[in-house]
Amino acid sequence: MRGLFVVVEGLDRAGKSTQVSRLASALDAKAIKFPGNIPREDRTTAIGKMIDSYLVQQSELDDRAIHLLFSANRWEARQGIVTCLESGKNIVCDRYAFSGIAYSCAKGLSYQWCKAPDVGLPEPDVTIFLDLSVEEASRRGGYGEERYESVSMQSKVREAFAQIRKDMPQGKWVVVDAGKSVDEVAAECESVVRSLAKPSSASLAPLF
Ligand code: T5A
Ligand code: NA
Repeated sequence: MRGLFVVVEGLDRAGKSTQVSRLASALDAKAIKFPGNIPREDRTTAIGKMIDSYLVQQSELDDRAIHLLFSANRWEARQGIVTCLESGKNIVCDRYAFSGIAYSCAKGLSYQWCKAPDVGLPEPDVTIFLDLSVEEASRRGGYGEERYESVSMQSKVREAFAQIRKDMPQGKWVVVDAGKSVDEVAAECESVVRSLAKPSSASLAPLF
């Protein structure tokens, strides 16, 4: 039987990294993140370097070009994800295609255009959306120098995530209140995953 593929999404500072690490321990899962393979991690790819440089505002890119790089960063990880899941190992993933869509839509690109490059990636068994108000998120640890870390941008991102939620099949998108304590949120995330049916087939469904 293949492993479970669980994605954790949310605004900047919603607590994704904290919860991915907790959930990965609880499920004996491999923790991964997007954007991945960036210079701050042990393995670096050319695409990861370009994304990092853009996020820390050392380079400028056309909105569509950076959108496609984020997607390409997922495609370059696809085989690794599939191999891991097919070996029976669970994966908990910090951000995925939904962040790609939400952040680019928030900049004004069309929903359909933003969705297209990620069509066909492995579909998560469930996406847990850590829901936190923009105001609460901005109080956590303080926004730094990274692109997108502003209240006006995060408000648009939150609206875009709400649109994605409406577009998701029943049961594939679960909203968890991220304003509670770390332990409470962790317990709720774990219960979401424990209540999932075991994956019925070895093959993964394509996203969208
Ligand atoms: N992006 C990403 C795109 O535009 N397109 C894409 O396709 C993708 C994949 C990088 C940026 O890239 C964009 C989105 C992002 O702007 P990132 O590297 O994941 O994304 O960076 P962030 O989301 O900014 O990661 P953060 O580390 O800021 O947020 P997390 O992971 O949500 O939050 P976390 O766990 O680090 O916690 C933040 C702070 O809150 C505290 C923590 O201790 C920490 O200080 N905290 C809590 N405090 C109170 N109660 C709780 N329950 C708490 N949980 C955590
Ligand atoms: Na994070």
